[in-house]
Amino acid sequence: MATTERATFGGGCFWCLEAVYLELAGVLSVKSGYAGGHVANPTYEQVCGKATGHAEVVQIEYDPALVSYDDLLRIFFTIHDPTTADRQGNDIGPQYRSIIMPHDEAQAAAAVRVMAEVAAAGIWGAKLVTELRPLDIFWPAEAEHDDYFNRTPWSGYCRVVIAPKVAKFRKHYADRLKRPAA
Ligand code: MHO
Repeated sequence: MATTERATFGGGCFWCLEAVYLELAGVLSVKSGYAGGHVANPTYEQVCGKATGHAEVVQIEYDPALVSYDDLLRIFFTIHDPTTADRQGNDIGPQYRSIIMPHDEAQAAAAVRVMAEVAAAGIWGAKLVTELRPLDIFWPAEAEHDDYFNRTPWSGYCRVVIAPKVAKFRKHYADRLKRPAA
């Protein structure tokens, strides 16, 4: 039986991260959800209300033989802006904060290492504000958020916000896609 692992990240609206990681070879599933808050079983509406403390996150199930946790992190730092506190573009609020939620010590150490690598490369030209905090409870989001980009590619948010992130990912990681880029 194949051994899979999980990674949990928040980098703004979870629809964006889901859309990107679903295309990455080695990823078995991506589930949007909420973590890092203090209310049990939060709803999307509650989290949007900004009072539950949760971040919108994705939980990625991956095969470590095909993609490393370090690479998941490098992709994370390519597709969201880790320098804007509680904000990702026009999405503003604590639920949109940049956050890495390690599942164990090895992931925590990798997060420190890759953050240092990204900071040293000066990719974003400003200080990284990404929060590093052990995963507490992952609350899966409502099913209506599943596969959002692929189901509603024509919506304004998908075309304006998500599509450019997916395009950037495909360009930088063309050799890592489940299907080779056309
Ligand atoms: N501002 C966007 C964010 C969606 S995301 C799942 C919207 O309300 O459609 O938070």
